[in-house]
Amino acid sequence: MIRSTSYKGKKVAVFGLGLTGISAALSLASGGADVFAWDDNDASVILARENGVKVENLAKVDWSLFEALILSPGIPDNLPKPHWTAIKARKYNIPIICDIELFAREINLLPPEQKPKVIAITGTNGKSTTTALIGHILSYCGKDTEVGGNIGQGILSLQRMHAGKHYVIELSSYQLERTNSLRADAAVLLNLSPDHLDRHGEFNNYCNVKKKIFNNQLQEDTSVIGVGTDSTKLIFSDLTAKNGRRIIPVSANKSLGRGVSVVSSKLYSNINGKCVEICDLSKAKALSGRHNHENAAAAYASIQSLGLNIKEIGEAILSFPGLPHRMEKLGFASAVMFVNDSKATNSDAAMQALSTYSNIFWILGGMSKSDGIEPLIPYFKNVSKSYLIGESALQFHKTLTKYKVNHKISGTLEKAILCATRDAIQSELPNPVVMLSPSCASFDQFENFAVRGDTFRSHVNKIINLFSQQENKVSIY
Ligand code: UMA
Repeated sequence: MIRSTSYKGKKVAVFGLGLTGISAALSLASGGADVFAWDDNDASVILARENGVKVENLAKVDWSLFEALILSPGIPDNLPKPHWTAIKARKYNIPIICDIELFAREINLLPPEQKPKVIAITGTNGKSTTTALIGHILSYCGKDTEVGGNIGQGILSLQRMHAGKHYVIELSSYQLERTNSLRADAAVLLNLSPDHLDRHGEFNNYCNVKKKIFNNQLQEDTSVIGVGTDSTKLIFSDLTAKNGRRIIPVSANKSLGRGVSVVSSKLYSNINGKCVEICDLSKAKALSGRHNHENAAAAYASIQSLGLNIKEIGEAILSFPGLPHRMEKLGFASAVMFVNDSKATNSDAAMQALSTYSNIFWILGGMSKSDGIEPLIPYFKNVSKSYLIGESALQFHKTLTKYKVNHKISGTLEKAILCATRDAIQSELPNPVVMLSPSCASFDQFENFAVRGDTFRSHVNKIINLFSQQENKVSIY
């Protein structure tokens, strides 16, 4: 665990006892703070207590004594409605921060020779894959590496800091909003499209929060920007104009005169006036599609200054196993391939999977985002039939009817899987793909996208096993 010492001898409130809250409370307590931790949910309070957290009902204590409120990233302090703890904190002028801020302050306290390296990654889509890929490359090349943050690992639960260590951290807009002191040795902004607008209000506010990843960087640090979206292009021009920092553009759309780019699946680095081929991404099993090529380009750009062996970096990229729930290939039943893309919680993310395959039997739906599935219209041509689940079914039924996409309302994921598998097998199309790429949040039917993806995987595995046992002689209805 990383000890958080910045509130030593002081009283702090920690609210929200999920991964972030529990690790922050334990880290602060071990750093000498007097921690008061609470959650609206009884089960979370009990779990935290069982994990050694000192719990105290924050509705019943004197808030004037607190020096800070560490509020879990998903809990709003403003839009759409400030949580009651945020209202209390504002009343007493108490700063609202998150675990990433505590982590950053701890690094800032260390003398230069003891500081670990920090590689921070954000963007609307692809940030978990890029974070995991960077972690994989560094470990493959023998670096002492840990991965954490929004990827599903509370940052303060990582092992203690020391020189030579590399922390690779995924940052959400929720976390960046409550972080001011982070200085990343390498900071990556992949892309920007509207997301979490209920929390940030306008797209512009969301972009400004994401841009904070570059705050506090010094001239020797590396800034990496994907120049595939209009908003990130603007940020690239803005930061380049402001100072002489090392800003590396990355693209999988076009060859860059200076930067890291992917052309005809080959990853090229052209940073110091010398163009070098790093690897052929067509051989990377877990990095198919243009968006993954961009992730690989960003990953390379973020670590290129560490003096690693280029051949080893290339090998590491090609051996990356990928992440669950991100265009995860689960296997085959007869000729049908199953793809788990449960992480696609918005249309931009689903676009990546829909543009990668054809003859898709597409399972989608859940809690719809503001732009629905309209941005996916150009990719409807790759869809053979759609299966609608969750509360967005009627809304998507209207869109799919308007664009003459064959579809049915399945309601549940289990029913959708069975219908899609049967239709895919009977279609006799070449290389049919049954894919869960919901383009929606999961909370109407599942605890989160990971539970939705695990449910998909478990049903699919049963089908695959059945087929392998009975040599394709099973009929599914
Ligand atoms: N809670 C309340 N009152 C409320 C709301 C929540 O008491 O009004 C409590 C809940 O009961 C729960 C706790 O707050 O006990 C928060 O749980 P959580 O699951 O929201 O938070 P964590 O477990 O700390 O997970 C967070 C991130 N979650 C969010 O930002 C919503 C995780 O990102 C992250 O992996 C983890 O910290 C470790 O850093 C997940 C995510 O969905 C994957 N992120 C969003 C995204 O990627 O789009 C931003």
